Amino acid sequence: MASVAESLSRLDIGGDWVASAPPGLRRNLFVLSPDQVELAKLLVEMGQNHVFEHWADPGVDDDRKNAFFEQVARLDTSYPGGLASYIKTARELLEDSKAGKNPFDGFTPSVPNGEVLTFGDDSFINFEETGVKEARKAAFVLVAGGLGERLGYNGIKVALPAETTSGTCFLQHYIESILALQEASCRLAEDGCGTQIPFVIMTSDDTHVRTLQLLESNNYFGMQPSQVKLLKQEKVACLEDNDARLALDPHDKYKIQTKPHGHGDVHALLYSSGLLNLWHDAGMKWVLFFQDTNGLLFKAIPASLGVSALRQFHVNSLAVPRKAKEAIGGITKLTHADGRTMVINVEYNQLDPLLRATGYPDGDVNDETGFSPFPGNINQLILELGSYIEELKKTGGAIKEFVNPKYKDASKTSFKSSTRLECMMQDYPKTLPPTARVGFTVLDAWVAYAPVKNNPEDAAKVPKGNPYHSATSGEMAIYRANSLILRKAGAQVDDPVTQVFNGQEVEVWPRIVWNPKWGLTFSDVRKKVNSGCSVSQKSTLLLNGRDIFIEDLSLDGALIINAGEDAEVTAKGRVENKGWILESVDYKDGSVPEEIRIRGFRINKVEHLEKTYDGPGKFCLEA
Ligand code: UGB
Repeated sequence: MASVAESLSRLDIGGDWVASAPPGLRRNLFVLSPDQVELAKLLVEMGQNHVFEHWADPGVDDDRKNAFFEQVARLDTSYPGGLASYIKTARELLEDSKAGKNPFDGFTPSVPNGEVLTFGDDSFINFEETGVKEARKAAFVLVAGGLGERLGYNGIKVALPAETTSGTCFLQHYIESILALQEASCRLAEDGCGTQIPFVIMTSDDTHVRTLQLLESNNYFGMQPSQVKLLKQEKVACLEDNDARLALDPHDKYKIQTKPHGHGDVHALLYSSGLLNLWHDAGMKWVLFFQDTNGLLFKAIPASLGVSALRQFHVNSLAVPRKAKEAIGGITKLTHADGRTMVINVEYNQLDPLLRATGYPDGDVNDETGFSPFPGNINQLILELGSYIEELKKTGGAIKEFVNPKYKDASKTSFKSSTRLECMMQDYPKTLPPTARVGFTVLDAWVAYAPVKNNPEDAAKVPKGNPYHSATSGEMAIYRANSLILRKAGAQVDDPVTQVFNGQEVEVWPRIVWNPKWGLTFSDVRKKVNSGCSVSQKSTLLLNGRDIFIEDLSLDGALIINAGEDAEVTAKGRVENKGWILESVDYKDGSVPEEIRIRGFRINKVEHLEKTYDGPGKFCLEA
């Protein structure tokens, strides 16, 4: 009873808002805490009476009512500007959407300024060297809050093996890549620095616990636990109509339905965590953002970071050549009639109509290079920390949102299912001043981009010639990239054969895999391989260790070399055995573990040679 008296005395419960509150709420008002009354007032003032309409009398369902307010409080505090601001923005965006307003109205597209790299040439090597030097001033941020509905995998995506030759999962690969960069960068530093590169992972309720478990049960894959920070994003409220009325959970009328807000949350979370200032004070200069399942990305990171440093980009978007009309956003410079400009990702379905409407009658077409002049966004961003902090001080990390309601019919008055506001991390440059240096770095897709996003069934339906972006193609892309890099370094690597797995036709190259500290940059690889090496198509070569040199080695089978920290190993001669064979499995075969059957093959380890050198010392493997 004390709380009733307290509520009565402290609260403005006789205010106008109470008169317009629904009876269900009014009956319960006197048993609510002061904070709950404030939240109720907020909801009534924002036109959300319907959420209380079915409320039972005091004494019935009180626990559920308390849980409701706890949820409303969370939704209010986790959104920049609070729930009122969310509802207000939603109304504006829903109105624009209903009116069919084009977000790019008044803007003219043109090709922005960027750096196009060719893997392995002198300029690439120069950028890589600079990037490795800069890496000790960088922090890495992985956005891993997405459930990966398109992939349909039951676990978290970062726990999936990037390839099944070594079985290394994405998270381990990312951590080992960051540690390899850290080690290489510190080695170059004059002060023999002991920098630990910070690594942030954005999780969500869907992924948080499992990500933490994966890290803890694997000793953080060799990283110091203090180096890793998990930031959990919250979901946002769903909206049931054009008035932005909050949607109630169909299974629980005391709960607001929620859905993910998108990877754009990462900016507000980083800002509110206070980490950015800590990094700045520690002399850091760069923040690199990346997605959860791209096994090639770190082959592109050193050179791209070098581009950021040498071209002094505040924002550097990594991109790949893009065929006109390919289903991937284009990096575009937009100039408004009023003089405003921005360099931004324009989704592929918007780019073609935008070009046609602004003096390019053919729309999005390939130029003389055979590609669209607008490079394809792969959503890996490098931001310069100082200017990033300045910008976030203004915005609090809020990113321009969008809404994508699925309307029931052309009247656009009702939705097929509830919608919500969403935001994307690549939309960060939208609020930047014209003085900001926003550019991009283009690398060939074979070395930079092979995400695992599509389930086998959908991948098999991808039009011929377009990337599958499946677990099958993601793994094959790693073998292809490593084979091509060894070729560029002088080794003879056999051509691939074409095979079909899970209905997808892929090139099967020799299964060449190394851990990141073996071949962090192209220069590293070149130092460790000579032109007398050859690898046959059926071969598997797995290199675990930094100082392994492959000299005049002829491989026709499977060879695994493990070298400890202080061991230097030179491998030469001819290795021949039955090797490891890829065997088809069907993705529908429930007797095969999910992470294997989604790729459509498993490896039968028939025969191999494995040598382990713990060191210290120099060793020779002469077959
Ligand atoms: N993610 C989160 O962390 N939180 C979320 O709420 C949602 C996602 P998807 P998407 O690479 O081709 C992006 O679902 O959003 C993480 C770009 O927007 O794999 O459809 C999630 O865990 C698009 O422009 O991709 O499309 C994952 O790591 C294009 O570049 C990441 O965000 C496209 O990727 C991406 O989530 C692409």
